[in-house]
Amino acid sequence: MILIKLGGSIITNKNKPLTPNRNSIRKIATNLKNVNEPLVIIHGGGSFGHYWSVKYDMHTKPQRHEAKGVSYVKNSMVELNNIVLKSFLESDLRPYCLPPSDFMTSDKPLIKKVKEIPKIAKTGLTPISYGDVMWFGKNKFYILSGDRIMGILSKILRPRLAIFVTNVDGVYSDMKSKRLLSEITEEKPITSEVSMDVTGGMARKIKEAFNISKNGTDVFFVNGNVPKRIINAINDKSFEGTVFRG
Ligand code: IP8
Repeated sequence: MILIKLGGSIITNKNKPLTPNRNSIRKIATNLKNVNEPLVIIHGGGSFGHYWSVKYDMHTKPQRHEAKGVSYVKNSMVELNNIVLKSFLESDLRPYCLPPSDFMTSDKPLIKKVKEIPKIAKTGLTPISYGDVMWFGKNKFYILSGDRIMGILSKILRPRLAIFVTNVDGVYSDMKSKRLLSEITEEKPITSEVSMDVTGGMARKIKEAFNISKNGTDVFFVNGNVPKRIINAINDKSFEGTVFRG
């Protein structure tokens, strides 16, 4: 089974509130059609979920929040998820909507439910989950990042591969020289550059990627503007991007 995170940077236009990047979604979906292995997809919030989370000051820490803010974030993610689902269906895939509340309670995974996900994927359906605003309990809500979902699912399911798709080529040594790191073997602090991202942008992804690779799964960072690179990563062919070896 392969776990793929479609970052908000590739499926939406992060500079324009509530704007999907339909072309990218479609191109990625068409390419994924050629994969003959069960896939589980997670997508991020981009200019949908993050736009409202910033507006209503909502973060990954569980807190009491204005009900209106919770509604706006939640609705925007359902809307974005629907755009992704439709695009996958139109690309002749069999998407299966999987809100994170289906396999998480508060901030903990429901192990039994998580273990059913690959079984769904093996029927030919493609489960699609997403970062979301979650009920924590005690009148509190929190933002669950799609990157965190990647970490949670990987730990329980041990996929063959975990792939993070963004709109850049991989992990850069620094934002100035933009030298691409083809392989990362040790954890180092990365300063995040994205201001509108309430879940921590690239730094959060790298942290999750490390933890996933420590459990034995190879983790790839690839540019979704060239969807062939996702397929090459899956088929172990001339890979372009950054790898964290498991
Ligand atoms: O973009 C966050 O998911 P991410 C989702 O994967 C929301 O961090 C609701 C902001």
